[in-house]
Amino acid sequence: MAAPPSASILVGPVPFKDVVGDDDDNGAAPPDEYDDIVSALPTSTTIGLRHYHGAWVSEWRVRGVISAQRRFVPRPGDMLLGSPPKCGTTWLKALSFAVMARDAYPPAGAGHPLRRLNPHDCVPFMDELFSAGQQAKLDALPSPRLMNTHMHHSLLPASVADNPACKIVYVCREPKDMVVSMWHFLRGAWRFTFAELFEWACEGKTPNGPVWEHILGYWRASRAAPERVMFLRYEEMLADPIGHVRELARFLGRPFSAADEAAGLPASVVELCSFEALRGVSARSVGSCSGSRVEFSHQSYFRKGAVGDWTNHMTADMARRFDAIVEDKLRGSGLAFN
Ligand code: PAP
Repeated sequence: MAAPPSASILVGPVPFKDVVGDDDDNGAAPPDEYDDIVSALPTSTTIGLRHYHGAWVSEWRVRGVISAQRRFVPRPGDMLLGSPPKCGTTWLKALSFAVMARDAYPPAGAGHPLRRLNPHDCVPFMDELFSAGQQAKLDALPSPRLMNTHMHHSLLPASVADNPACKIVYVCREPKDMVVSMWHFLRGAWRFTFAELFEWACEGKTPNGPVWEHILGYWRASRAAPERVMFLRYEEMLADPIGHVRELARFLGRPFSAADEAAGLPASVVELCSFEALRGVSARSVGSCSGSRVEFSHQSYFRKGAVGDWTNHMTADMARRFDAIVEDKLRGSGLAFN
């Protein structure tokens, strides 16, 4: 591993893993000063979720949420990518990184970091780093920093949520497809049936659930301040990836110029970040350098990348029941999935 570049001379974002290296912990320890708070929270499901201020968060991550709320130090220009788990995070990380870093790393270039690294190794996961006590790794990144979170909007550090100098791009997905994607991802590490996960989902008890509360939080924030919070939907991105990359670039403050358009840059970004291209990268498993206690294979982040896979897992009754719950929760918000 090359020596970490000096943050003072670099312009961000740069690949997170190139800055922090393979070192898993740098001697940092998970924060234990919140153990009393965490152990007093209601718990549920075999995947160890705790109910924290209206959100179901894994016990490990609750520590990170509290720690981030108390310790996150924002910088002007910070960009935060928000999402519920399994709703397009990996793709959004890749697209945002490719757009923001395109001067240093031309998207069509053979040496682009996304041709050798998983997007999670390019863009750090803020919640995980704080959970592991490794938030100092964020300080090593040059500005502007690009980071992601699965936190509910209501749980974000006030230094982010109320900070006009920090923008948020949010992506969500049709919730039935999220449940299916989650099932395939988590069953590699935990033992439970799809029927069990479905019941938990109906009660809102999935990681960072209830998913409808997650979505509503960012939806409302985006409606209140669209110049600060961009709200994206996975299905719409799949239907028009180039159009969305143009919008994303504008929002991130890096609009494509006429010359960029003439050079086909938006299409190059989409191609670089396509499901097939990212899946084909022979990257290592993801987990250690982002502080995660569970390692997931590179391939596990790229399963199908399609809309409507719920039809292969849910009966019509299950779908009707879940749709009715989501519809009820979103009623009056101006947002709908069906
Ligand atoms: P995470 O929360 O673990 O980071 P996340 O990336 O949000 O997961 O979601 C994974 C889903 O995005 C997977 O969906 P599936 O299980 O229904 O297949 C994954 O296949 C999909 N995905 C990953 N990369 C891309 C991409 N480049 N284009 C489209 N979909 C993608």
